Amino acid sequence: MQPELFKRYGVIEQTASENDVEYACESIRHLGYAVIDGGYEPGRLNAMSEAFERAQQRHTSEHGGREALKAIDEHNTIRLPLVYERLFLELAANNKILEICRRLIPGYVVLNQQNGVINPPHAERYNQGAWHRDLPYQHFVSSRPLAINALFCLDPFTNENGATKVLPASHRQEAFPSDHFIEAAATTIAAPAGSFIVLDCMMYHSGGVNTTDRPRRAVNHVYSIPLLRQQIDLPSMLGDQFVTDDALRKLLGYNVRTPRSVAEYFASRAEKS
Ligand SMILES: O=C(O)CCC(=O)C(=O)O
Repeated sequence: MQPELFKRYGVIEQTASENDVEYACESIRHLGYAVIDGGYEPGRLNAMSEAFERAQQRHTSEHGGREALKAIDEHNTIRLPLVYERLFLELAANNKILEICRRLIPGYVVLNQQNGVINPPHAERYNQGAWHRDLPYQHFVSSRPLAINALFCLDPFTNENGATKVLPASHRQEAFPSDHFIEAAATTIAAPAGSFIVLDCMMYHSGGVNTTDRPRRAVNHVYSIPLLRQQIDLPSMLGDQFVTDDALRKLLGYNVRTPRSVAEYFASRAEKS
């Protein structure tokens, strides 16, 4: 029984929320978003910050250089930083985030995507600075989340450096809200470095405008039900030897690959029985 902090009448049931994970789940169910501390020490955050820079350099040089990426509007994104730096694999497996996913998507979740996100300085336009759902082009709502986003703040998110904006509860409505609603309801999420901004993936959100002199860096994750196609086929890209740990293999989608033939399908049935 919770102590009665707030007066009420006619209430015979109340949701129990007793720790940060439960509170985040409650907030995501109602409002579509929550902020939770990732549990990292300053030393770990510095290591991630350095790893982000190394990952960006390797990603840029492996994919034709900055101008080639700019031509396809990919110069402010690092696709799959976990390929370059093991720390980002650990980040994708953050215990609190996986616990939130387990509670909101019982049964099975797969990492659908991981992207380093750079909100560039001097108010420059970037690909995430427009309202969107992380399952874009979808105009339906579901009774339970299909996917959860966890945007890790590598830098503090502030009004000045373009913190993420959300439209609260927009994961519950099919259509994109009116301009009037956006003006009235858009909420900027300021959050310290080391936090995750966690969203129902159908919640409309947008990066803000970064008016400072420094990039504002983040790492976005989408965790989904296994029926949804990964943004990039992780098991194919990473190869079979990338991880041996069963839980990580499950998270990365090794156990839900689409059979390429009837023979492969039957082999997968035989493995299950
Ligand atoms: O950069 C941001 O604040 C938002 C990032 C985002 O919308 C995304 O990665 O889907």
